Amino acid sequence: MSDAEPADLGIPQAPVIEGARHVHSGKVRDLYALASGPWTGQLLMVASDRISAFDYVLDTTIPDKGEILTRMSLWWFDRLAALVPHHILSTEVPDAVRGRAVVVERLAMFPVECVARGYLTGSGLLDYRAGGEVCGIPLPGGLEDGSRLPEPIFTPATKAELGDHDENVSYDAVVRAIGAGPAAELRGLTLAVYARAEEAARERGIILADTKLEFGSRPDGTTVLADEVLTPDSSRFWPAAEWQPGRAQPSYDKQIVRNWLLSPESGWDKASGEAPPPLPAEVVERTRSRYVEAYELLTGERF
Ligand code: PZK
Repeated sequence: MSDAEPADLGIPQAPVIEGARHVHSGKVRDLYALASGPWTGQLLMVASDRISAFDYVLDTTIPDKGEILTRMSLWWFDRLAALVPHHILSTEVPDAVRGRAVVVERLAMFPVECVARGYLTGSGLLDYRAGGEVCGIPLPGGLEDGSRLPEPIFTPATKAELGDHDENVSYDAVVRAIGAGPAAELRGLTLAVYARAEEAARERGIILADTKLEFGSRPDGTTVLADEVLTPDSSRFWPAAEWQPGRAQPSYDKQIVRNWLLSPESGWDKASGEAPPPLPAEVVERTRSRYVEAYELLTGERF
C-alpha cells in the first residue's frame, strides 16, 4: 500500500471548532485549546459518539453517547467535590459540541494512570495469573475472573502510545517518576474516590469493579481530579444481580456490540486483523439504550 490510509476511512475525525485549536485525540475524545472567549488558554474536552470494541474504534457511532458520558462524569465530579477538587470550569461550550463538552482547567498532568480495583479482571487478572500479584501487590490464592479482592488496591499504569495498552507498574515506579509525596497523595485520592463511588454504585445495584483516574497539578501545587471520571469508558460497571466470579462478567455497555461482532451475523473474524464491520441499526439502538439505562440507574435522573 503506497499512499492510501484505509484504516482511517469512515472513522469520524475530531470536528473543527471555531475559537478552539485541536491539540490531541484519544480513541473517543478530542482535546482542544481555547483560543478566544472568557476561557482563552484553557482546554475544551469533547466526548464524541465514537465507540471502541476489541481495541478498534468502530466506523459506527452511538447517538448521544458523548452527552451521556459527559453528564455522567459531571454528576460524579459534583458528588466527589468534597473529597477532591476537579478540573471543570464551565459547561458553556460552542454549539457544535453542546452537551458533550466541558471547559477544563489546564493542569500539569501526572504521567500516571491511577487505577483502583475492587475486583479482579482484565490486565489485573492476567498479572495475577502470571505471578500471583498485581503491580507488586501480592494477592491470596484461588482468585478467579471477577473475584472481589480482600480490599481495593491501587494499581497504577503508565500511558502507552496511541493504540497500545497501558502498562501496569509498581508503586515504587510511581515514586521514582513523581516523588514519594505526590505518589502517596495520588494513591490515597484514588482509593478514596473508588470507595465513595463503589458505595454509590452498589446502592444502585451496580458493581464498580475498577476505575481509571487521572490527576494534575495547579500552579499552586493543588492536586486536581481531571479527565472524564467513572464512565463506562474509564471504569467497569457490572450488574450486581448477574455477578458470578469464575467467568467474564457481562459489560454493562458494550456487551451487545461484542456479542454481535463475535456472532456469525457480523461476518467478522476477530483473529483476521481486519477492522470490524459497521454495526446494524438495531445493535446501535440497543447499545444506546444501555448507556441511557446506566446513566439513569446510577444518577437516578432521566437522560
Ligand atoms: C489532558 N488528556 C487526556 C486525551 C482528551 C483527553 N485538565 C487537563 N489539563 C491538561 N491536560 C489534560 C487535562 C485533562 N483532562 C487530558 N491529555 C491531556 C485526553 C485525548 C482526548 F479529551
